[in-house]
Amino acid sequence: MNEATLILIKPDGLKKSLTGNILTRLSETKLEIVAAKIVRVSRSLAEEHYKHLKDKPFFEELIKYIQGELHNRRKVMALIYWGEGAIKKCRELAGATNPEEAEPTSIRGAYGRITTSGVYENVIHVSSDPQEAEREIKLWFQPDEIIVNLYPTKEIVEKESKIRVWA
Ligand code: IDP
Ligand code: MG
Repeated sequence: MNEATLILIKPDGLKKSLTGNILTRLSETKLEIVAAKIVRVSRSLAEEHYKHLKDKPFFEELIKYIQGELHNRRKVMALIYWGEGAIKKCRELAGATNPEEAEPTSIRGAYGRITTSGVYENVIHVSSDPQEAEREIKLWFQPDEIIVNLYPTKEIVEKESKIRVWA
């Protein structure tokens, strides 16, 4: 069954110029990229994304990390990979959460590290299961930014909403 997963190349991945390497590794999965963009992560997006960890002692550092404050790179690359077994395939390539325990040949094993303040800097995020993938994809992307229909949508007319267009 086709499924979707959110992938984030985290600020350390961008700072270390790993985008190409990571995308090359992920292309081994033969999955399709159905959305991609660079995002400046707001505090509220970061907190919502990692809400399952909000009681952890490393939460505050984690929020700073994903917002790019630890790397002076205030952006992440967000992508959606889609296809058969997408989550399992991408999580296998990513490797374990703790980069010291990750397979040395996995993305996190090869490029991750643990900082002196204790955050696992593991260069990539992959959704953990289909429910999390749906929650995260809806958080990071609007329906029209994705080239396939992943989840049900509805049309609404927004009155008086201000949008920016090219001058
Ligand atoms: P995952 O990214 O492998 O799904 P989660 O448990 O969802 O792992 O944790 C989200 C992120 O929080 C991890 O990728 C890592 O950056 C950080 N993290 C998780 N557990 C720890 C920990 O025990 N110490 C430090 N950082 C952690
Ligand atoms: Mg997770």
